[in-house]
Amino acid sequence: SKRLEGKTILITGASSGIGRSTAQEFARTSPNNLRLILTARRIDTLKEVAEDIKKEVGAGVKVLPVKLDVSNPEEVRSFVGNLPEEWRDIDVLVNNAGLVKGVAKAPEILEEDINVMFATNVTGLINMTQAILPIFKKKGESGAGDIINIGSIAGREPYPGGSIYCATKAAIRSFTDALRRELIATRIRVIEIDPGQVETEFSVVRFYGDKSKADAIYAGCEPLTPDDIAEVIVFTAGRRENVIVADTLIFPNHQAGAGGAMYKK
Ligand code: NDP
Ligand code: 8X3
Repeated sequence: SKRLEGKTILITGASSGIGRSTAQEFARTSPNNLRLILTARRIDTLKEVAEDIKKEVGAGVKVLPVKLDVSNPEEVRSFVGNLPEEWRDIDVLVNNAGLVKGVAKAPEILEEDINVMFATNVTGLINMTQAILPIFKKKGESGAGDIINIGSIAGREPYPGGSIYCATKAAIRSFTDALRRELIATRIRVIEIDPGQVETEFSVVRFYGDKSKADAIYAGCEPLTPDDIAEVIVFTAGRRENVIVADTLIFPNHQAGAGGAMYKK
């Protein structure tokens, strides 16, 4: 789309799943003139994603892989200043990095899991937003740019065994709504994308690397693919500047709620 041409797009959690697909989809949609800053903790994987994108769409898309742990406030604070000058004029921030750990009920949830979920999904997203907003505020007459936050059905519908993860996604929803109101006099668009079940590394991370437990989650149903969500994300960024896709909820065909409200064959 012409509307995305010349933009600089920053994606967190671009080494896997929805973030990686979003990078690829932006590149496919605007292959002639685009800059993609791809961030995550696994820098080697990010470099592979960058190479794959260059192979697929060619040199019109410039890709910069950068190691960034969003749960580390110092890394986030120094992030923009450490970018090469020509990469600092960011137009779109996709706050996608996030994770769930475990399925424990309240009495048994590990303190470490509570902390990592909040530090990544909530504080990480807020700190990234604070880091990028000054760039957006300087654009145009009254500020411009897109903040695209990845929430979840889990933020709207809490379920047993997901209390902390659901709370983090509900926190994202509140922060996102407040921010949109705060930025009402600007051209900064605040967008929320809430996926239902998507097959990514999400469940593998949830079960601490146990792939067979992750596979069981998706057995007998047809989850969304990360590309399905990427298409919606890129669609929202490509709308006319006066159009804000403020809120979305995206399910696969047999899902009607969070935490296993799935029709299984
Ligand atoms: P994946 O596990 O496949 O991807 C998660 C990404 O986040 C990875 O690239 C990972 O990279 C990155 N990440 C995790 N922790 C950090 C950190 N501290 N700093 C930087 N990057 C980090 O899962 P999904 O693609 O499914 O998840 C993406 C988002 O979508 C999350 O916010 C998730 O909550 C949300 N979501 C997912 C749903 C699903 O069913 N899959 C449904 C609804 C929402 P690395 O490990 O290299 O740091
Ligand atoms: C992931 C969706 O319902 O598995 O955000 O928690 S759910």
